Amino acid sequence: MTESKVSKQDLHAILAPHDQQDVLRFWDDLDSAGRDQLAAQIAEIDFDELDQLIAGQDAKRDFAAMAARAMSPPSVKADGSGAAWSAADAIQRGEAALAAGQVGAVLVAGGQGTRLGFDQPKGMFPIGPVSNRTLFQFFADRLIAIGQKYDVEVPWYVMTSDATDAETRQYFEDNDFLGLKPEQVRIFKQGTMPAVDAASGKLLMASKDSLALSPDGHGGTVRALQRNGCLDDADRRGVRYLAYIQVDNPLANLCDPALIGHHILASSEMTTQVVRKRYPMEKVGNVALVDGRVEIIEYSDLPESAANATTDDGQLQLWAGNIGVHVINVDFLNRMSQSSGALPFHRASKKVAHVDQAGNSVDPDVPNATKFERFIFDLLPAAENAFVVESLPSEAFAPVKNAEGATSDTASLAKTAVSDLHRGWIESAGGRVDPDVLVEINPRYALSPGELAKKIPANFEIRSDHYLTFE
Ligand code: UD2
Repeated sequence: MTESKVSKQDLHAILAPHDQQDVLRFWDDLDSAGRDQLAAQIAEIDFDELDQLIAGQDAKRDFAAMAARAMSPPSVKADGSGAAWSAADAIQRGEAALAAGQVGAVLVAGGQGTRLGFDQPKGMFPIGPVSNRTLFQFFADRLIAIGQKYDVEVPWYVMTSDATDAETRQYFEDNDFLGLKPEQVRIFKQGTMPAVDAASGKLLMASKDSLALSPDGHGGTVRALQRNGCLDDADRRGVRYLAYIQVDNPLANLCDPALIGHHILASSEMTTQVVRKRYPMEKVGNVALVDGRVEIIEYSDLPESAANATTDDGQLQLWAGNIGVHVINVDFLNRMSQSSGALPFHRASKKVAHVDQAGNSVDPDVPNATKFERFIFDLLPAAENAFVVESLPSEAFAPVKNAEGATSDTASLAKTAVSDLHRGWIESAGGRVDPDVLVEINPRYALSPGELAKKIPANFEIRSDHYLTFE
């Protein structure tokens, strides 16, 4: 057996001041690989920060009080009202930034898709209603189309986690980087946070040689982008704005010129795209202005009374639903990545399988653990001139969250939404689509209804499921 690089005594000296030395209880039984793994995991933990979290000494926010003070955020509405510039101005400004190579793309794909019941990375889920293209391919096709239209190479930063990293890399390699240049794509892994026993605050162990770790939330993007050289890469390329999306929304308009243009014209450091909530308790974050700063109050933190509050004209007071689509300045991310407390932690009470004192596996059926996560949208209050752009759900939001059979956010609903949107494009260009037929347009064929109108022939008719693609 080769010797482990770190001794038990060294680790004890790190752990004991925080009363976490219990995680060494199986040390003497471990082989050197097991010891190295555990030592590496311990080295990654900021124990002072963890102590504060366990003791509840981190700054807590009173979401109910925040919700009571919340007002409508500074925003441009879907009808174009609310800004000193027009939608056409925004598109022109965004297109200029794209053509100047000032825009990069970020995709967060570290989540495990537990609710969807898909055991591969969510990006590999086939979502094309006719083509069966995967979510990853959807976004790659958009980036290729945008690259061709503006004659640029948009760099793509794809964030994975321990759970999704290896399969995601393999998938990109096996599929020729989905048509992108390999040097255009940077796959990087987010950090982890340990789960602690909810009652004692002690670190839980997933096995004798591993802590129970989970991804540190999409707020981990900030640190992970910096640590993995993506912010430096963006700087080197002259990229000033990062267009950020979540992997689970096939309607996400990655690198949308209008959104980028609004962001630039508002001199904003972070802009977020929203949709009007369909009902008060919809499972989306609530974007609001609280004490002069734009904040997102997560659905799980929002009291029902605040969710139901209406304005004089009968509209929801908190109308702006977060869809996880943002534009963020690279400079701002560089600044935020230097300040460790820039993003607060959120706590979640979860069931976490672990080994007990004696080394027996425990699979709890009630929540036994606290997990800590950071959210990217908590950057908004720190951003200068944070801005909000409303879009229509039919054009921008079809999340794939739940397994078939659920009433909302399933893959079949998302496929229908994609097909409905593209049917609308064809019809507005003068074409005809039979009812009950599925249609899909690859962005490399047409990125917008205007581009489509220039391509399809007069009297264009679709009688059976149809995929308009670039070949
Ligand atoms: C998210 C938003 C919610 C709403 C909804 C819309 C949060 C906390 N909530 O809810 O406000 O906008 O989306 O779709 O964002 N991810 C990582 N690493 C992590 C955790 C998540 O990469 O550690 C990615 C994940 O792969 C996915 C996205 O972040 O692309 C959203 O994560 P989620 O599915 O956990 O968020 P959800 O649906 O609760």
